Amino acid sequence: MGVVNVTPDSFSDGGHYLDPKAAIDRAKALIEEGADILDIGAESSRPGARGVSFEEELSRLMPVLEGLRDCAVPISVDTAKPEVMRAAIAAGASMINDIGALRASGALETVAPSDVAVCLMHMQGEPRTMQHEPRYGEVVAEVGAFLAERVAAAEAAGIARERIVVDPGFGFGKTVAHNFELLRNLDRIAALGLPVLAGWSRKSTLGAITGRGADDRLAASLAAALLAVERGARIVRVHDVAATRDALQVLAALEGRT
Ligand code: HH2
Repeated sequence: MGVVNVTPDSFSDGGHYLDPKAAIDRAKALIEEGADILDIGAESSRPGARGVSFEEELSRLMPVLEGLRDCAVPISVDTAKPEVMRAAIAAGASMINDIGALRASGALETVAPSDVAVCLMHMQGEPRTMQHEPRYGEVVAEVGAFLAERVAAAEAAGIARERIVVDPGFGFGKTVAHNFELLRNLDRIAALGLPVLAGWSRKSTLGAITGRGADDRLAASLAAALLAVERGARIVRVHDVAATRDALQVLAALEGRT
């Protein structure tokens, strides 16, 4: 899954693709690099980010979705707002990727009658404050229980299991230790029986262990993507598609999947 952030303030590519043409060109370049899915986001969820109105989010997003209407891969839209979900689905999106796991009022009802896929992600708190002392008793069990509850809520609202992907939400209200505990035990999240999405690309946990800035975390991101797939992730959400594909091809060869 290749990431395009149509935002001024995303932590690693903020401001690069705010112009619709730049975002569309970036999306097409990621398809050329071999992305199987594109994830388009128009609101940053980096730690400390303040939310934007749905009108602002839509004004960034819609020209990009229009420009990608006939593109070769499914488009996921990264949003937590039902108004944005509704417009994205009408504009042909194939997936709603919600860091809020469809908890916003009206989100389940908005997505259920469509046939789009959904990614339900775990987050402790909200982006503005989530990195202020995140706490868990047992992080893997708590994240797993949360995701199981959200899957049940989605199914009860009429979203078939076949449409659902789960994500432990690396970096969303988690310390470095929490992120690695989750990665080490990703098989327990996969045991929910649904495809797991993992998003480690360029994240600050990788900066914490390598001492490198967001622009210089490619090697660490590739290692994390590989380790996540080895532990059961089916989708990796990345900014660097070509390099990630190469890394994953080595794993595929090792496992006899080429
Ligand atoms: N991470 C980010 C945003 N959306 N969605 C899922 N499902 N999983 C993730 O790990 C995830 C996500 C944060 O990364 P990015 O989009 O690059 O930054 P920003 O939120 O600053 O736009």
